[in-house]
Amino acid sequence: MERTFVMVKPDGVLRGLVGEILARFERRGLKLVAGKLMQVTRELAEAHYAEHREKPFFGDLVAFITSGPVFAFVLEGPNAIGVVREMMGKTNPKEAAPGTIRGDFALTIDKNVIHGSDSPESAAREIALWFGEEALLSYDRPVDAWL
Ligand code: 3AN
Repeated sequence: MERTFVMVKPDGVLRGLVGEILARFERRGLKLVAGKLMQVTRELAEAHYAEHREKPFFGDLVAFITSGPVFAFVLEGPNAIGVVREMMGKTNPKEAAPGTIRGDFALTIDKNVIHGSDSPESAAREIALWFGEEALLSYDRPVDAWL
């Protein structure tokens, strides 16, 4: 069982895509264990994207992610990290396959609608940064018997 951190970025929230995106993950069988609509502070944005601090696009990335509300959430399920990354599609929407979230809803890398943790290490770090373990709910769903 894995948990992964996912975020609908400001472009996705302002375009009204939160429900569509959540529905895809729910239909796949992933369980929502935390979620919040929030305005990201500069401090949180810089901590989240710390690995990109030296990149030329870092300033634009922080400006974009703090430009409007995001919907941050945590999904749980078998292979959740890899399944979410596959469903998101390639980072650059130009290369994202149709049927993926970026392949269906995005055109350019600077507004690519969604973020998802890329490894168990980043999932643990990002869940701790955005929520903390104590914010995650533990509950049973009848459907879990079929997944
Ligand atoms: P992912 O979000 O798929 O894990 P990362 O971690 O490589 O991709 O990049 C984080 C974010 O930085 C991307 N979602 C994208 O918005 C932005 N980004 C990555 N590469 C570029 C780039 N070359 N130009 C502009 N923005 C970029």
